Amino acid sequence: MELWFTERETDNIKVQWKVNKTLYSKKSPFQQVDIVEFTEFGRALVLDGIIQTTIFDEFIYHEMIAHVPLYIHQKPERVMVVGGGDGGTVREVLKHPTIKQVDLVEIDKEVVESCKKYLPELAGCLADPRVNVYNVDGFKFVEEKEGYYDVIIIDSSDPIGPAIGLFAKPFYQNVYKALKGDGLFTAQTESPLFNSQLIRDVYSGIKEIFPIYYLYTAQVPTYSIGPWTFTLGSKKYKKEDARLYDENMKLRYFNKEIQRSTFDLPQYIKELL
Ligand code: SPD
Repeated sequence: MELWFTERETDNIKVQWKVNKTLYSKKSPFQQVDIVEFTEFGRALVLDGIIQTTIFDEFIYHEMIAHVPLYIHQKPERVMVVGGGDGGTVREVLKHPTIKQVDLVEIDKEVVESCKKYLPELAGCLADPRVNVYNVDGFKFVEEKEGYYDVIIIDSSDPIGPAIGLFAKPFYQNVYKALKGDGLFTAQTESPLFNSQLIRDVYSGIKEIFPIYYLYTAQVPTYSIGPWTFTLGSKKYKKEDARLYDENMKLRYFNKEIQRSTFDLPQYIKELL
């Protein structure tokens, strides 16, 4: 018998994925955590019925959320990743030779443990001695830091459930405080087609806090229909300050051409902002 997983995109759109098997399924104190193997996109982390990452195209999202801010910073040493318990973002951060410390703040221990076991291509990096894993609330963790991080990356799930506070202005104010004087941050900020109001709100909040701010996109087939957005806020460095991509890093999506055109936006997204 064929097994199909259905993801609800909007009230009127559902997308179906053929499943080979379910590898892990557990209700944590925060959410339902599943690891499934899709027929086309391979193993995937699913939280509360929403696909977070798949082996097939995770590199696009994780490279873009990590390398865009890290190349803009002139010497990133201390990085915090909020959410991202699958480890994909941390894996990309560790590719930068200047990195000394990565604090991964993932509220749900179940996410980290299940990914270590079933998605080792992503979570294997969490054994690196430069990485500290904190299973605590990202909002509170950030609130307690001051002038400490070079780069903060907010790799959250959608703005429902445990991640909701990570899309609000008070959180970005704390992110500003937690960064050093030349620090910058990037957050995943959802689909410009289906979450336009959220993007507008997030962008205007960030604009009131950070002197430099940009939105950029990437096409991540796993997420929704159409492009996905990321919003970057910076205290000092501008996009023009970015160090040139080092080809020895041998990334799969990010390259010199993508770096050059990262912040080019289609007209409908410019108008959204
Ligand atoms: N609609 C799902 C969006 C999820 C974005 N973050 C995923 C975390 C992957 N590291």
